[in-house]
Amino acid sequence: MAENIDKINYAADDIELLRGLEAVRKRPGMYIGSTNSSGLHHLVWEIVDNSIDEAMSGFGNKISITIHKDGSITVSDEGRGIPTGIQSQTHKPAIELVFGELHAGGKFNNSSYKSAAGLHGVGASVTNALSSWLDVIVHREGKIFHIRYKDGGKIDIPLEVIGTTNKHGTTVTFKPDPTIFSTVEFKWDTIYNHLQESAFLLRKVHFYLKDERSNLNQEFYYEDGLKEYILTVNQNKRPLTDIIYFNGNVSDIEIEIAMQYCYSDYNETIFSYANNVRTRDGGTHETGFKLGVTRAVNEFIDNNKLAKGKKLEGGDIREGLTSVISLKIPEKKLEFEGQTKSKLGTPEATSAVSNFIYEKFSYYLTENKEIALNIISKCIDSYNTRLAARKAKEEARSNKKAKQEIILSDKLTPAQSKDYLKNELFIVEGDSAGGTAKKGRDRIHQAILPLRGKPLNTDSITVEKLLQNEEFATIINTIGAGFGQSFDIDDIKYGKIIIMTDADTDGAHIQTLLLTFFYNYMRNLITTGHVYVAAPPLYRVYKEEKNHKVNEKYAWNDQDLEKAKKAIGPGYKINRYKGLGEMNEVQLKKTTMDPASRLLIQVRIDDPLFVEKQVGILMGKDTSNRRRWVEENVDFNKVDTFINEVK
Ligand code: TSJ
Repeated sequence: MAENIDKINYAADDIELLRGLEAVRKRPGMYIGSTNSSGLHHLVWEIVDNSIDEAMSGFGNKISITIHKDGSITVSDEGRGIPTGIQSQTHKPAIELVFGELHAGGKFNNSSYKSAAGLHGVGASVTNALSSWLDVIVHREGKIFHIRYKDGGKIDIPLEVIGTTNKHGTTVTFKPDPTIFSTVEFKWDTIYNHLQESAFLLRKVHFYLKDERSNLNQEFYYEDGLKEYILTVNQNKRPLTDIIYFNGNVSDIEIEIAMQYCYSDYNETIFSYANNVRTRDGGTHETGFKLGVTRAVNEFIDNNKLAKGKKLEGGDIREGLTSVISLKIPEKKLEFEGQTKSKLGTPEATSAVSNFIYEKFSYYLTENKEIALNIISKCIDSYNTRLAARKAKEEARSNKKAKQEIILSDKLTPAQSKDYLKNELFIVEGDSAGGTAKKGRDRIHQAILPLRGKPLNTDSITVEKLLQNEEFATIINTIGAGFGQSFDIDDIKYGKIIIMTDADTDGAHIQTLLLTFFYNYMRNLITTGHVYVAAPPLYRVYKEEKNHKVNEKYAWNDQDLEKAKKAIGPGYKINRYKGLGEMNEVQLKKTTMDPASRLLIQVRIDDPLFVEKQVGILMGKDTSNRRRWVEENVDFNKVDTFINEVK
């Protein structure tokens, strides 16, 4: 009898669990952010984070990911294996809760530093809910367990023992549901970067990535973790110092920092983490780091009388500095802030990191006099440049005539309005498309700047060389807000800078060259959302009616194309556009320039690590990498990591 009652409750519980997963399927965006490529890869992170947690707790030092030809993916580890025993409250195997209940992941995880999976992760159940099928094999306590789900989390094959073993570990394979996602194609680069980032943070764990579609293989294993992180990020820069590395504890907070100065870099780049979770929006640990570094350098300057009467600011001191900060904070002290919970709030982290880095870096500067002098010299250069730029700007402001004398290139077709933020600057590939754009533009608010040929690769060149380049000198002048450290977003003359190229390999290359320039010299322009890529349509579907009226529809991808064919009806014809040049001014205006009907892609920096390396791939000598990147990303349907979101 008791058994029967249990069975009835069990069934009721099952329905309850399925309701939870149904909620995920109804609103996937709430759980994984989006249903585009970024959301798709989120499914993988939810799973692999569990293996990372297990390795962090000291169980298993090998984690592998395999992308299969059928669109499924496997994550495997050599940890203790997900517990399979019956849970007393629910009378169900723990493993069923992991895959059936939202947020069940951390429940029986006792590791002292809660990390990715336990913190932000919504858990493996979300991946299950959004998969056509999901298969789990656990090696544990001498047995091999198996369970399989289908159709977004329904049990297909209940938990069973399928053999014996002397190994331990967990293997999960799943196939994302194509009715949920706009793309179900896993990207090698995206998974590669994520896994490499994990490997940097979790040194001495082997990570393997295999792609059975292309037979690519990669192992990540770092003895030195953060040092190798910096080495990778700065691989295309000219280093001014060695990679400086410190680690230690301040009470129960574990701190690890790696940093390096590079020449001809106007930016400071900080990657910060708390318990291996990326804190994109910084927080108390970054604040502490900045305070400590500034104090150490200013004190060194004072003690050695290196800059009489000069008061260096933090920005001067951190120009060209790349840093990685990784903290391990006990769970009870861990606080996150902000809408996306990507800012560390733990108050104690500020003083802990500030005191730590102040002490260590001061000692380093004293012990390495020669390097210290090089650093100080760069800081003073930054300070001087900043002051000179400010002075020049003040003069220009106080002297209206001087302001009018800024010579605009004769290549530029300006906009008439002085309502700058409403204005748009189109940087157009080729004089011919430039001419068409000029005719098709809205002359009040749209300006056209044609580019001839490929722009200069601005990664790792000197400022002198940059300014000698007519194309970039023109762009800097036209935008009107300076560049480098003196770039001032408040002075921009356009609310939108729109890169308009053909939708082909050359066009993609030109986009990257321009984006590299903006990334290196006007980064704020990107971070504040002013840079866009115009997406011209790939097809025109049309039919000439009896009265010579042309009925037409444009298509940006294959789905659009099918819709357009249906809408136009039998007898349709198709133009496949290979370039901007194939459109006349009316068509170009309608499809690509007119805010009412165009498609624009806003450029965002989702992941600076990704961008730094991407620039290396695209500008580097290894053309096979470049070809692969272009193949994976040049299709506008798929461009959503480097370039994001349609607007
Ligand atoms: F996401 C997931 F749940 F599906 C998943 C979990 C996927 C993969 C590939 C691995 C894992 C996973 C879970 N690997 N290792 C573990 N470990 C545990 O769940 C575990 C084992 C033992 C104990 C214990 O206290 O004895 C605790 C935990 C959390």
